[in-house]
Amino acid sequence: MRNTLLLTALFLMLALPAAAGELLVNGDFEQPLDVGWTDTVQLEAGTYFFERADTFGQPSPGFAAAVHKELARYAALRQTVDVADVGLVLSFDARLKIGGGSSTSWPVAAVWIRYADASGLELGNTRICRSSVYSTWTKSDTVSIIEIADTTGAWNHYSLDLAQELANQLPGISSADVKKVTVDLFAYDNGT
Ligand SMILES: [Ca+2]
Repeated sequence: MRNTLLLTALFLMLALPAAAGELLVNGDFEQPLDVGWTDTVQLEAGTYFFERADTFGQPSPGFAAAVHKELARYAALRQTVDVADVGLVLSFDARLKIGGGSSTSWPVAAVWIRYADASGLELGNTRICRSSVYSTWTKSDTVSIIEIADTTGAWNHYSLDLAQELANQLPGISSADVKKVTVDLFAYDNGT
């Protein structure tokens, strides 16, 4: 079994800390997935699906979204927002769940936060991950990998201060250049 399953809910208050400036459209998934979100699939093997349901077992009421990919390569549900600066906090509830892997077929369930300049050029990213032990993803000055503590696939709450993350973990990205942020629910498996 080499699958990847990612569920999220109450999702993504990409908000100014001091004000309730929610930037994401349909971040709570109470509307259909095509409101605000774009799905992208790179299909080399296996199956994938996107699903929206009430409630996937989340502790709070309402709809949530699921992204699933089995075998190579990925299924992603994405939304990009324009940002004035990186004084933003991303917070969300999620289950990051993976099946078994091997050195040639390893899954990662992840939420990627992609940072881009005004033209849309990606400058780097943060990956909040539940990774297979075989994963070869590595940190760099433009890639931050945050491995979550939970290995049971349970619902948990996550929060990321983007200014702090860029300053502390991503020295290869100039915060002032970041004018677009993409939130990417990224279900990945490298193997076929
Ligand atoms: Ca919801």
